[in-house]
Amino acid sequence: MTSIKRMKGLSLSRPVIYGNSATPLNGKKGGDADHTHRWTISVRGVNNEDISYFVRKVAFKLHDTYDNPNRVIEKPPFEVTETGWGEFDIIIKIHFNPISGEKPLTLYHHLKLHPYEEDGLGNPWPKQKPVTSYQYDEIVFNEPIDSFYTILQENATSNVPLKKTPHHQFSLQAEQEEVERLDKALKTTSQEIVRYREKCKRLEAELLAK
Ligand code: SLL
Repeated sequence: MTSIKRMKGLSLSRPVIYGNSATPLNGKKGGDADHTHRWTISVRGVNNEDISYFVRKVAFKLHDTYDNPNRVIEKPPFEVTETGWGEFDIIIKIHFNPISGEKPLTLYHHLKLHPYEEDGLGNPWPKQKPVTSYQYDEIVFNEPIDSFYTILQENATSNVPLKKTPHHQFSLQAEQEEVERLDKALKTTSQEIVRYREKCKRLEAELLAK
């Protein structure tokens, strides 16, 4: 029996982007008459790079209203394109290279067809602009098996770019901006809490004085 050697104390990670884009069919023939959108759900590398050295296959579990809702994609691009009329949760099961001995990883994605607003100011979404909903995640392999570790080492991954570009939703700049937005929100919330506490005190004092 061959013994499995794990790389003690080491962990490696690989970034992935998963989610969907959707465009309205606008009455164009797409599938059934009641279908309103064409959409694509995918799991991919940060720069669309090939992730098949560590991903063996991806199973997408669609809503039961679809024929054959279990779609197993055995080679890249790991994606499914469909048409439909409604939003629902998709279960994404990533199966890793069998050499890795890793258990499959399950992710959940809410298929988004309908936009909110263009810019947070209430302006409507441009009609033909695709709606997108993507998540960035890093898959961590803790103490990987040595042969899998070698494969990961041999296939260096690119990371998110420094700056935002129209093609890269995820970047260090976007992350930094989000951190700043969260800091600002925290500050505003703390100030509001102080304000409401004072108001409560004032009202209590007023009540007692009556
Ligand atoms: C809803 N809870 O009611 C959701 C379910 C299901 C969407 C959405 C099926 C397409 C077909 C389709 O679009 N299902 O008929 O093949 O909004």
